[in-house]
Amino acid sequence: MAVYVMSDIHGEYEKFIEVLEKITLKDSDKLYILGDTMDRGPHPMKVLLKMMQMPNVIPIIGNHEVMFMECMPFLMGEITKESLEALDELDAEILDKILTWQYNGFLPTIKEFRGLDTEKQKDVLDYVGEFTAYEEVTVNRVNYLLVHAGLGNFSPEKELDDYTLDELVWERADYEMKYFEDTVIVTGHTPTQLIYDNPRKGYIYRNNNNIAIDCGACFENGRLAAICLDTGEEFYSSDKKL
Ligand SMILES: [Mn+2]
Repeated sequence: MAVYVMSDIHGEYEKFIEVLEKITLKDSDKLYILGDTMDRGPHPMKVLLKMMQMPNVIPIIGNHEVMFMECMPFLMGEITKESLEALDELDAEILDKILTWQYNGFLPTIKEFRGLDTEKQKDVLDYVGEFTAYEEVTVNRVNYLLVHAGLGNFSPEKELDDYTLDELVWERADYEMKYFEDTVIVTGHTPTQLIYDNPRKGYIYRNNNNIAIDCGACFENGRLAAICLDTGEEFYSSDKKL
């Protein structure tokens, strides 16, 4: 049994298939996907529908899935008394959320979601609603924490369950920091192109018991990555061309 991890597919269905072909999952293998499956890239629903057919995929939630779950039921709803009340609230929190989601590339997700029949839409909402906040695995006696962004407002004494979802999916990991002596944290969310002292920008970055695996699949000259925790082997799609 081997354990693989991927993150930030961002609707890049073809890159996803390319990497899946490279890692050739066996039935006994596991593939953890650390969120941000959707938005920005062209085929978010194709990515999700493929994941839904793969029993060995274990999905973890990212900030884009959080935005999707907060906004989509509202956007697809009819105008009801309740939705009008939501719009009428003084702070109009739902509008802020929709604007934030728009700023973060929601259009391909909404377009493709709209093309699904009602039953598939419900299946997708149910599936994404079950993504976990984080996962812990031990491979070759090394402990790994798998989480989308990192541990915001970190404190060594803080229990993992005491982190808020925002702290896990939005706040960027500090790759200069060794969070734990005995646990390696695997994160997405921050493209490794943006890690200041990364000598291999756009490829998997390892430092201080951190592994950063978002290689910017939806950005020009970025790529989708996977890592095998058993061997440390890295797998990459072809580069993204705009
Ligand atoms: Mn993210």
